[in-house]
Amino acid sequence: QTVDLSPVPQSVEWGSRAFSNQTAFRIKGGFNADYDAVELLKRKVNTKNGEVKIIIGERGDKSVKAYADRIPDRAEGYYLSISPRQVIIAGNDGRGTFYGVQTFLQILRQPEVMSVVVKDYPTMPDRGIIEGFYGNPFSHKNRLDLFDFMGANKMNVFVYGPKDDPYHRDKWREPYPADEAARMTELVKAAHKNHVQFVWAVHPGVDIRWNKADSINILRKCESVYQMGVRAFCVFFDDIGGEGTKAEKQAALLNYLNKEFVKKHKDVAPLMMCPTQYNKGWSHGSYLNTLGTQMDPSVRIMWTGNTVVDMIERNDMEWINAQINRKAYIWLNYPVTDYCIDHLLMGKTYGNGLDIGDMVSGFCSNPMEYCEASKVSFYSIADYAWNPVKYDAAKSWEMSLNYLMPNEEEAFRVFCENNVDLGPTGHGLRREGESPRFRSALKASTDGLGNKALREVFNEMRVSAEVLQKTTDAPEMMEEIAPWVEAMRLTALRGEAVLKMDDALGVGTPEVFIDAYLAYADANGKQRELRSRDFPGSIKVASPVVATNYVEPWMRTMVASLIDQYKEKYDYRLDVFPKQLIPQGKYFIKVDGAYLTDPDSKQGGIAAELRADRDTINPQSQEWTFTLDPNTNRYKIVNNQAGRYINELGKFGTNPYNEMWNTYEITLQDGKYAIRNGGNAGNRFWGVKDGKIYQVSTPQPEAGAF
Ligand code: LTM
Repeated sequence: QTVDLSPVPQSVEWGSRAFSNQTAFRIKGGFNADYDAVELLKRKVNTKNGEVKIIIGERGDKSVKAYADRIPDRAEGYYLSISPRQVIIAGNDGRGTFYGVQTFLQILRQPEVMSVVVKDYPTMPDRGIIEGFYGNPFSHKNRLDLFDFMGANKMNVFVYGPKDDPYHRDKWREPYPADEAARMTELVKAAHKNHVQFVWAVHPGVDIRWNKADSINILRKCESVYQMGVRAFCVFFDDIGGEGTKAEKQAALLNYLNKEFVKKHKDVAPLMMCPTQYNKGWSHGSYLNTLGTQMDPSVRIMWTGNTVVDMIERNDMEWINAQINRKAYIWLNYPVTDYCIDHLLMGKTYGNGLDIGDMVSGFCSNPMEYCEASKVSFYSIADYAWNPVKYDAAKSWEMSLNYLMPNEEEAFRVFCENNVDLGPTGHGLRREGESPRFRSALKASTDGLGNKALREVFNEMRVSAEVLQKTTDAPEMMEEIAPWVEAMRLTALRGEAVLKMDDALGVGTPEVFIDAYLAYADANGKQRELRSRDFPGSIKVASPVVATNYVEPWMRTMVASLIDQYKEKYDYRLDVFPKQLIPQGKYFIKVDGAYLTDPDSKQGGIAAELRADRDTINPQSQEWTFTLDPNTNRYKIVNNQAGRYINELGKFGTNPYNEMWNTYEITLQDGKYAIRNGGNAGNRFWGVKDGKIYQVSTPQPEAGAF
């Protein structure tokens, strides 16, 4: 079978069947060809005395001399030919040969291998990943796996600049401790084995002093990292203020490093730098121009676009390239989520110009701190940067799903479809296309076709989540996305419950409605408790959300409207909720004095705590009895001191105990019941919102009512 290759090659011509993928090969030219390419080949295919010859080598090697005119004369280019008797892998350079092997391996994934001629080379010279976000840096294992992924997808640069590595930023003057240096050395080797240039970045701008001592400090630090095998360096000046932001000083430092470090070593790549004004929205005065004119032309300047988080288009490139007298090196702030940490960005990677290939010196993606989950985007960015003209965002996204979760592709697709948009943020980026199945089902429902399609959508979401929760496919990915998968399951449960509430209003009983509402409230409560893993670094907490663009707003509006309809229809109450929370019995109420106001309803009261025993610190706490009336399933709350009824919880409508002088909200907080005093005599109404009971009408809360 022919194969959809990724990145899409510049030219592919398929022929008829060549051989089966179980064929054994023998290698010719292996001694001179790129070492890593040959090693990869030997690791992945049977090369012991097979009948099909693999001729491998680079331009200039004897083995591929006869094919020299077929090799694209482009950096990292290769010629690959598969025919029944032989395979030719001829690189324009070592990396080209390595990429030729990678393409061959992709083709070998099909049982029947077709004859083919591929002539290929990248459009963008640097294509890769910049670990430049705030939050948990990638783990060592993440990075090792990532380099294999990058090699397989023809990405050639990894910029190491995690904001939460102290030796990159806060302690930039200090050398790495020995154990970290050993890990770094291992990383660099793994990167280079995959033809990935490992660029180490230093972030000195927060406290740099523009003097000889700090120039030497940077040089020494680079020198120590050079000893770990690093051969490419970058200096970040992003997200700083004060002294460090001066363009002429930054340019002078880069020139100094260029002269005293890069030029002296001979084997170090041209420097890179991230400016302080790294996007058009923040640029003013002569800053960029100063960098462009005063900094050595070999230094590559990073750029995030028109704003911090932006997709890049041709006229954006025209503008910035003219400012800096060179081709900007794109730092794409996608799929990074350090500024919208509750979201995962698993949707299509679209919006970058397909016509900017010749205008950039590099294109790197700044990811989420979830390395495996970020591979949905990495896969497409690799494809895009290799051959932007042929890039098809939808197709590339589809292929990434199969690549990353081959055994549970459909469940993973449902998951990714519901984790697309990031909601409103200060940076303004939005992503289209979230929850497509929900949207068409909703349309069917509003077109009068009932809730069947919506029910199917929520069922599919729930089943997909459960499938992913059980799968053994991609365990590292699953570990990262698990809280979001659970959020999707709970969202689906809520959706199913909302549809049941809707049905119950039509043909059901109040009890069916209340049961459905309780199921909704239960899932809602659990969802609100969800947290991602702990963050030791600058970002502390993530509360996973999914499907926020269409499903969530629909759900909220539906629940509010259904409760209103319910009240109207039955003049009844939604009061089974306390039954779930509070076992009947005697309680003491301790007032802790904190005054609370619900931000939505603007209602407030005194925070209080229900206790099973009298509070010795606050002996005034009063004893109350909660009694469940078995006939009505409703609570009576009696203040034993005052000796009279206080209220029934959850009442919608006229309270039978009209002499009540207070109303209360009871919620579960940190494992304790909290009771909030609505505090105004004569209030008799309760409402339920987001799983909490609120009084519906209280003009002014009254402090200190206990
Ligand atoms: O974008 C740049 C150049 N710097 C920082 C990044 O470290 C951060 O990850 C992104 C997204 O929040 N924004 C920045 O300003």
